[in-house]
Amino acid sequence: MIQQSFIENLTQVEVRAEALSPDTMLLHRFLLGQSEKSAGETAEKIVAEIARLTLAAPFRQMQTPGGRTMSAALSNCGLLGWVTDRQGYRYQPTDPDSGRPWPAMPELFRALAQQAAAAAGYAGFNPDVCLLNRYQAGARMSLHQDRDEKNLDAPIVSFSLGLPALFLWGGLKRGDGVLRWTLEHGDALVWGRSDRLRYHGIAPLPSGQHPLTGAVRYNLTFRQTGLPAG
Ligand code: MD6
Ligand code: FE
Repeated sequence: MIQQSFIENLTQVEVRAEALSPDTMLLHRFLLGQSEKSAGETAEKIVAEIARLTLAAPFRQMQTPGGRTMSAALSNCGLLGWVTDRQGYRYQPTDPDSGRPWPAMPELFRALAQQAAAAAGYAGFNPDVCLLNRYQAGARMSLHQDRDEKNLDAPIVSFSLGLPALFLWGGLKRGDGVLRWTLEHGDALVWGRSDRLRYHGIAPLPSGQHPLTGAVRYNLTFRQTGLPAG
């Protein structure tokens, strides 16, 4: 459950917290609303970090176990990274393209992810993985569960930057009905507990231009996997 005091703080800086279900919180503009004066600065820093991180570990389109090419391009930072190829989905400590460890998770990322988790009622979140997704026009993410982590008690924290996207939010079974809402620049989404294994996805990204990111949407998802880091 979200902490009342945090909701009051959020109201003051005009960040709107929306409980989408008991264990899922959408923090509208969380990454923009730290204060009127600095609005946008945090988002600019995050986008600059994405550019720096992906010099070391470039975005790439990975293969699914079924042999399809994912339309979103992926990279990672942190002790582990999520990868997929013909062998399956897994976490590994090295970038399969370079053989090198994934870049370290920036302190800014860790701090913001921890703050968002705490705001949504998940104290003590300590992510070991940040999966970076880049969507260009037409890119999508089909309905999936995030279940490659060992520790399903920890929530997932997701940040959206750049172009808006339609988020698809299903139930615990693939065939359950799907709700749709828009994830906008600066939004943080936190979910866990009874919602942790909900199916979810992203509808094909409409084309557009964003002043900070250009023609793309970035999504960062932070996980605390409970897996050994190599
Ligand atoms: C995306 N997000 O927003 C894809 N998973 O581009 C996810 O797959 C996701 O936003 C788990 C929790 C939050 C998410
Ligand atoms: Fe996911």
